[in-house]
Amino acid sequence: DGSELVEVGNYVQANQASVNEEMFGKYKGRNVIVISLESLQNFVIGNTMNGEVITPFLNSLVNDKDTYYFSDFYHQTGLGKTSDSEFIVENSLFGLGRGAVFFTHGGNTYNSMAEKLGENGYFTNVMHANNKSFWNRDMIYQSLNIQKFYDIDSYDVNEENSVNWGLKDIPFFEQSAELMTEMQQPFYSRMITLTNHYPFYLEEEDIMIPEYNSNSGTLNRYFQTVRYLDESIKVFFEQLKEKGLYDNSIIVMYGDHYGISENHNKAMAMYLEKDEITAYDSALLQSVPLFIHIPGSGEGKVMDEAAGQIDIRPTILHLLGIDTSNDMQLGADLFSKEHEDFVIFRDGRFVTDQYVYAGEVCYDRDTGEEIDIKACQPYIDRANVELEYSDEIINGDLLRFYDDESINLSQEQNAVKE
Ligand code: GP9
Ligand code: MN
Repeated sequence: DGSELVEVGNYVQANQASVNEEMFGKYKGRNVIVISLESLQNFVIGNTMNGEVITPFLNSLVNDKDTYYFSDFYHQTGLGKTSDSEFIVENSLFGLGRGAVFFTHGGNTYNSMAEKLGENGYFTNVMHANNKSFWNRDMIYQSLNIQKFYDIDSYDVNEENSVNWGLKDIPFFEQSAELMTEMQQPFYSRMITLTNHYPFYLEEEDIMIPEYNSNSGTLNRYFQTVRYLDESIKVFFEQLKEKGLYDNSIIVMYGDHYGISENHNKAMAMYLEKDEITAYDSALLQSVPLFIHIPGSGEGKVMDEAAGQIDIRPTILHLLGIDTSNDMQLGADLFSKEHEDFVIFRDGRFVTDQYVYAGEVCYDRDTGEEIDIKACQPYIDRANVELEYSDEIINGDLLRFYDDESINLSQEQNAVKE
């Protein structure tokens, strides 16, 4: 009957971060382009590999006056990998602890970012040159109210412009920019890149830096495909400018999940010049980059709050002046002064500005020393509550009982209960 929704709704209301009045609605009406950067971890940003710069274009954005770069941002995905990150971004809820929510709950009712933007006059779409049914996307995109899926059939894909998983990122962005010129504006396009995907293969002609020299071929090649991904973003920005789409857009880019698993810890330790990769290190290595690029903003800066993918939905909607105060979301606006430095991972680990909790150990974030679990306990409890509420919403398909007045409704129900 949706009574669980009341409890979750009360929690969401009580923990809501206020909006930043200066930012709310500041970029109303702009196109929104959200780019999923395949397997891109934060440790490569601003870094070199054997003297080679790995992400020259993204590095140039870090200190760009039109870019907010989040340096302590984390993926929150589970087994659903890319699809989990999509789910989190659209719904500001977690994926599931088991399996991929895209498969298991593709037919649920949701209140996605796409749906909100559609209601606000946006043409909403996803661009990804893979078969439409991969990760059950064709099904769940209907539940997410995404109006159009530019899947493999919308792209010219052939032997020459493909590698590894499919269409290379540079032609993907070139063709996507062309498709954008035909879109009704304002549009919301979520773009999913692919070339920087395990096992990280490139063709000779696309290799821009040498391999690394560890015992892991995976890590060795990773730097090269990351370099290629970086180049593809540069090309896309140029295309947007050429096509006159740049100035009136907001471009949000985030790493979808890790690329280098713990199977490559030895090679990672060598690269990071550490004796070993501990549970503490592994948690911090789940950091992925987030860039919010707003042409003409002039106020960009490096933002160091601990934050996660779950925060993207409210942040974007608020920049566009779209209210989310009645929404069943677990993230918070990154520009809110009340945004808390607390990122929960799907497996219960978490990072705050003071602590890292991993392997059931509480670490002092600054020193990496093990400390009394008591320091972490309040966060452990809250992490459990939030993950559980998210699971309840999904497993109970609770957003069926939600409509735009749902919080009012739930408050009434609550009043009756009291
Ligand atoms: C497939 C692509 C990769 O379409 O999104 O998915 P992943 O394996 O990274 O979850
Ligand atoms: Mn992925």
